[in-house]
Amino acid sequence: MTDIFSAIQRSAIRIKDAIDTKDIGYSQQENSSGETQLQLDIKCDMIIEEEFSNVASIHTIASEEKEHAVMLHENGKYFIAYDPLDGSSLIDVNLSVGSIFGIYENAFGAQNMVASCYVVFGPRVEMVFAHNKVKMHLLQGKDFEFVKEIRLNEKGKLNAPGGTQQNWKSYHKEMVDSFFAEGYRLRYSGGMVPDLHQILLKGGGLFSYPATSDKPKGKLRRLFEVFPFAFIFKKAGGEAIDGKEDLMGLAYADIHDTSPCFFGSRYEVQRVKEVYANN
Ligand code: FBP
Repeated sequence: MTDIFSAIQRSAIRIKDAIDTKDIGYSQQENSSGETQLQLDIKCDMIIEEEFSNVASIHTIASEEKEHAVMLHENGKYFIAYDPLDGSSLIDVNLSVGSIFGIYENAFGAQNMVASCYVVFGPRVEMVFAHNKVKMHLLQGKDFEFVKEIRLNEKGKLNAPGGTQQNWKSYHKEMVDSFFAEGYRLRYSGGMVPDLHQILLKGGGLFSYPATSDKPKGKLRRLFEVFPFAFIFKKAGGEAIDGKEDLMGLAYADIHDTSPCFFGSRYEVQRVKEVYANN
C-alpha cells in the first residue's frame, strides 16, 4: 500500500505544477459522460497513469476521463479508480479542486475497497488517506507531512446541497431547508472535494447530491467519487447513504455508473433516512 501512497503523492506534486500553468482551455475531446475535457483533465490523467504504471502491485486502473479500464500489471492485486481533477470546471474561476482515488483489492466494487484518498488543491495542498484510520497530510516543499487524524462529531453545522434546486423533489427541498431553519450555514462551492473536505475538517454537517428530475440516478460516479468518500466518512465516524441504503453496500454495472449520495455526521444522515423512508 505504501507504494500506492507514494505514487499518489508524486502525482499530486506534478498536478499542482500542471494547475499552475496558463493553459486551462478546453480540448477537442469528450469523456465518456459526454463532457468536453479540459487540457488539464487529460494532462492530470496522463500524470496519474504514468506514476501508477511504475507500481507493480497495481493490476488495473480506471479513470473518470477514460471509457474503459486499463490493465497495468497482470500480477498486481490492486484495482484503482480515480477522478484525476474533480471540479475542474472551477479552475478558470480559481476555486479549489481535487483528485479522488478509490483503492480496491482483486476487483472493482464497494465491497472490495481497502483504502481511499483525495487531494485538495486549494490555497494549500492537503491529502487525506483512509486505510485503518483517516489521516490528513500537508504538502511542505516536495514532502507531504502528517498533520492529524480526522474524526467526525455526532452533529455538525454545515449544509452543502448539490444539484439544480428547481429539479429537486419537494420533500428534499423541505429537508434541506429544515437544516437552515436549525441554523446550519450554507457551504457549497460546486467542488465535491473541497466541499466534503470542509465538512470533515469542521467536524460534521451534510453534503447531498440527490436524484433530481434531470439526473434521476444522481450525478456523481460510484467508483471514482462516491465509494471513495463513503469509505472515508464511515472510517471517520460518519455515514454515507443513497437516501435509503448504505453506499458501501451498492453494486455497480458500468464503471461510469452514478448514484444519489448523502455524506455527513450521524445526526444529519439520520434525518435523510427518515425523510426518504417516507417518500
Ligand atoms: P466532474 O467530476 O465532472 O468535475 O463533476 C463533479 C462535480 O463538479 C463535483 O465536484 C460537484 O460536487 C458537482 O459536480 C457539482 O455539480 P452541480 O454543478 O450540478 O452542483
